[in-house]
Amino acid sequence: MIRSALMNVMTAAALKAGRGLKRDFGEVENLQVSVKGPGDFVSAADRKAEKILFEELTKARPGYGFVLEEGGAVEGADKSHTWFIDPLDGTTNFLHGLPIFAISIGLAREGQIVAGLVYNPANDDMFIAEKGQGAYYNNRRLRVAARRDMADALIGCGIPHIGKAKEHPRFKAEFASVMARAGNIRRLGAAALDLCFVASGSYDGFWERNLQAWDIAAGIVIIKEAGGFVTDADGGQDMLAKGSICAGNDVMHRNLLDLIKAA
Ligand code: 2AM
Ligand code: CA
Repeated sequence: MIRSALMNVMTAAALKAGRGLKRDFGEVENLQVSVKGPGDFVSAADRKAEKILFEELTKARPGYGFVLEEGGAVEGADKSHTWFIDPLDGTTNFLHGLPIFAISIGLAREGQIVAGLVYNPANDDMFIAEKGQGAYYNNRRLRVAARRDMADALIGCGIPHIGKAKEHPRFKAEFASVMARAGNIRRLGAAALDLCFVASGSYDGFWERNLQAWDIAAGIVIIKEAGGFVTDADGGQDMLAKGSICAGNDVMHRNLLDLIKAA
């Protein structure tokens, strides 16, 4: 387990924001039957969680900058540290009452991600990592899966939603390419958690495009600290700027990258 002061700050903030999200998730179920649906309620839950994270992290580490899903970029006096925060990753799941969502907190120092936390308050799943100190799921050390044969692999992906229709042709081509070789494919709808499932060895690989820095910052360091390989979907290191990602162990990562390229 990582017992650094930094990780204490991150977990305390996530647990506090998570309590609110969990309560609100319980309410969402009741709202499904209303014609309007739970949309506005979920937006409010999202903003509430972000406010708690912002306040708690600012209190503990004054001056650090932020890149927030809802609030955008907030510059701090300390130019070398930036938090990348998604208060509710997997919003669609949350909205539909599926307990697959998470708070994601990544910390960059001089542009390099040095700590990450992904927390699903629905089932208390907590994934953390700090550069050089390993990745953990609750109290267990994480390690990526060792499978080397794509035909045995479980590969995760993300599907562009209806608002991203112009991305559909490329996704269909990539999906077809991976489907032809991989054992099977999953799509859970919460990129921050998906990356943790690569770190934990549940997924052998994962790829997705059209993401944002706050979706993936935490997951990147968690995968790396679990011994995994992670790049953008074109094989470079521009994950945060491009918002695309491809991950796995050394072999799976390379093979998955090749399949995406061949699409
Ligand atoms: P969100 O729930 O925080 O929006 C699902 O494929 C992943 O894509 C989720 O992590 C989801 O994060 C993210 N996502 C959903 N809609 C998105 C959008 N319009 N732009 C970028 N990422 C999005
Ligand atoms: Ca997100």
